[in-house]
Amino acid sequence: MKVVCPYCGFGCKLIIDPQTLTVRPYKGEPNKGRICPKGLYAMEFALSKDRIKKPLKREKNTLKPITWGQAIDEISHKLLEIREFYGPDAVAFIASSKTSNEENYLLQKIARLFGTNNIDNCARLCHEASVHALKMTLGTGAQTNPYEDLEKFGVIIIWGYNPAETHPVVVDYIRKAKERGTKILVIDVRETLTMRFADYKLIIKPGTDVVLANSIMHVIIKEELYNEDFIKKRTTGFSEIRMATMKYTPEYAERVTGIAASLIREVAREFALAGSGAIMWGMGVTQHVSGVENVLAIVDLALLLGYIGERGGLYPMRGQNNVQGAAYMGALSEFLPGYIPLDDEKFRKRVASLWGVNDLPTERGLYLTELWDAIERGDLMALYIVGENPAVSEANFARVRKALKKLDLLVVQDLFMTQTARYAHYLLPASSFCEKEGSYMNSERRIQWSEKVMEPLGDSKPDWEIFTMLGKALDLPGFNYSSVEEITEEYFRLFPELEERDIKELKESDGIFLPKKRLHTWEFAMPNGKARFVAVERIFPWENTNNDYPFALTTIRLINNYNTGEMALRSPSLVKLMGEPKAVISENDARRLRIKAGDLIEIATRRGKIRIKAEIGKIREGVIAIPFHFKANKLTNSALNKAGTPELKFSAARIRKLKTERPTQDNYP
Ligand SMILES: Nc1nc2c(c(=O)[nH]1)N[C@H]1C(S)=C(S)[C@@H](COP(=O)(O)OP(=O)(O)OC[C@H]3O[C@@H](n4cnc5c(=O)[nH]c(N)nc54)[C@H](O)[C@@H]3O)O[C@H]1N2
Ligand SMILES: Nc1nc2c(c(=O)[nH]1)N[C@H]1C(S)=C(S)[C@@H](COP(=O)(O)OP(=O)(O)OC[C@H]3O[C@@H](n4cnc5c(=O)[nH]c(N)nc54)[C@H](O)[C@@H]3O)O[C@H]1N2
Ligand code: SF4
Ligand SMILES: [Mo]
Repeated sequence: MKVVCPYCGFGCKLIIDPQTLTVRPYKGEPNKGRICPKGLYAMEFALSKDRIKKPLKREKNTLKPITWGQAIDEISHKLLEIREFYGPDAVAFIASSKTSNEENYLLQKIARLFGTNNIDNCARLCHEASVHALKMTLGTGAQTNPYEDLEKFGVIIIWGYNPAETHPVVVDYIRKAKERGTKILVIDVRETLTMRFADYKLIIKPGTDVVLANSIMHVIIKEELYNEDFIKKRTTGFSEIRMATMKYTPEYAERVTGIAASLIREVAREFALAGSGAIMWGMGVTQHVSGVENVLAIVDLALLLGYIGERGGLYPMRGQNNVQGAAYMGALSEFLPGYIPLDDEKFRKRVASLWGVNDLPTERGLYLTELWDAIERGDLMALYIVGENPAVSEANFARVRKALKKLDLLVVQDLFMTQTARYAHYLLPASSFCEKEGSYMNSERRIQWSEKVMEPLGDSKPDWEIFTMLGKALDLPGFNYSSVEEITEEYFRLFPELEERDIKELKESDGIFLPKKRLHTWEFAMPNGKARFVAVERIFPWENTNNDYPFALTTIRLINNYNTGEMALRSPSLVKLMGEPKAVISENDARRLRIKAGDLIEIATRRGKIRIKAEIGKIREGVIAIPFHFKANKLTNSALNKAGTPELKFSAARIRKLKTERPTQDNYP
């Protein structure tokens, strides 16, 4: 059976044998016979003995099994009661970017028909800054080119992104490009695995990326290396960029970023003279209070050289296996399906009429990251969480856990008793990726069909079936689906590019690109068809380092672990490969604080502290990097950028060596 990998947004297809349940990689697009350990061992978490197999209800302090009928009945009653008393906006839904397009489509449909735009997904913690910046400049919010294009560009910049650990299969495309002569330039706060094949390694001070980007543009403009023809014909706002970057000399940038002025000049020339180039970026760029500005600067740099369409591509590499699909299906509180703004009356009314109502709510809903304060204020009484673990994944999670306790109704729909599920009034057992079928969209916007390998475990049900029951119980129009295909057909009707296509094609091919394979080749999706430069200035991290908290703490990912660990830690083969979590500090800092590799240290921020072993590595002095998969968010800062993403990559911290040899299981969820 052909199944979409349940882990990362690269979107490998796995071939799973229904008899032996063993996994091998698919030979066609996009993984071409390649796979990483997470995909290879994906069946292990699906078959874990920890799977929840019956709906559970909290009574006093224990969870008791109940029937599906009772669960849906009680949950829908409570939701309707809360709506009656406090209005629809007292309820919020968190969609799961682990679930299919059909499932995301249904949940946002439920939320909007219920009367609220309080529907969001983990894109908020991830690439939402990229969506906002790309919308402002190019008019679309997603990766512009397919992976295959990476092999043909002169330079690839990899910015705040570590694909060697986070998207191991895309690295093969980058490696192939390098073999053909592409220059690889990596910008990070530490020496990453990805830097092993870099021609240029730029180790930057955390949170100073705008200054570096502006300075590269400064050099390109000063030396007249920009693409005048492209700028004239296809963009507006160039004069703003010229003005704004004037003061960002390489010498100034060296003082701020720590990267030598001569190196900045060299890479600016290399990038500009290559004639074509891609920029790939990740969480080192977006998870800052300057996240939107960081991405704007990256887009400006590409526009300056006309690196778009055939001559370049912008690659905000998406995180979860279906985060791109969740966004396209409208599981975002500020957009309808297709990233269409809520105030686009024509489209909104068209969706409403397709759903059998006159209109839909127009006011922006709460961001995922705004829910916790809303609960504290008493504005939000009920929360329905699908496949998301905010008690671990949100910044400064103590405040999230406090808020979860305050809710009148918390429903969690997941495979496992997660840290978040511990607070639930109702826990609904979802079936895993291989127990259902449906479509998923990867980072390059390729929609792929995923086949069913086995029957749902226990009494678990596919998410779409649970939503169908819920929609019906809430008395919403049209919730009579008896197969996934009916939902696929419904969402196909929302997109002009899909209206003429059919599901058969989707099932039998290597996927369908939405809206098309390569964006902006001739025209940008802006009202005048032109891209818009948006000049940006430096924005400082929210927290200052000072004598009490002299370090900049960042949080990173490891190849054999995954997000909050709920899936990967239930895969014995991955656990064997994982090793103990460690904090990376620089040699100079270690010497000064008399810390040796393997010593137990305490890391403290203004929000809390954790114990972890130290590792001495190649990282900027004054910076500590810890894996986010464990208790990192006890420490992190919840200050938000303009797209609602917290500054997960910068918290002021201090460290001290601990004398004790106490074990560090404190680091596990
Ligand atoms: N193995 C594995 N793969 C995954 C995941 C996983 O948990 N494990 N998660 C998936 C998800 S949801 C996502 S979003 C992607 C994320 O994929 P990535 O974006 O690659 O993930 P991170 O390791 O969080 O961050 C990338 C890099 O940013 C650097 N960085 C930190 N601060 C700064 C800064 O100020 N400037 C710059 N230039 N760099 C900085 C870090 O050192 C790190 O190397 O991975 C996906 N794939
Ligand atoms: N400090 C720090 N914090 C971060 C980050 C960081 O870099 N640093 N990164 C942020 C980013 S980019 C992200 S994306 C978030 C990720 O944060 P989360 O999305 O909260 O993390 P996951 O561990 O991926 O949780 C996915 C959940 O979905 C469940 N699940 C899997 N398949 C299904 C299914 O088919 N149906 C249902 N109903 N459930 C399913 C899993 O059991 C798991 O509980 O974390 C964010 N938090
Ligand atoms: S690279 Fe991503 S999609 Fe491919 S097997 Fe690994 S986790 Fe799955
Ligand atoms: Mo993510």
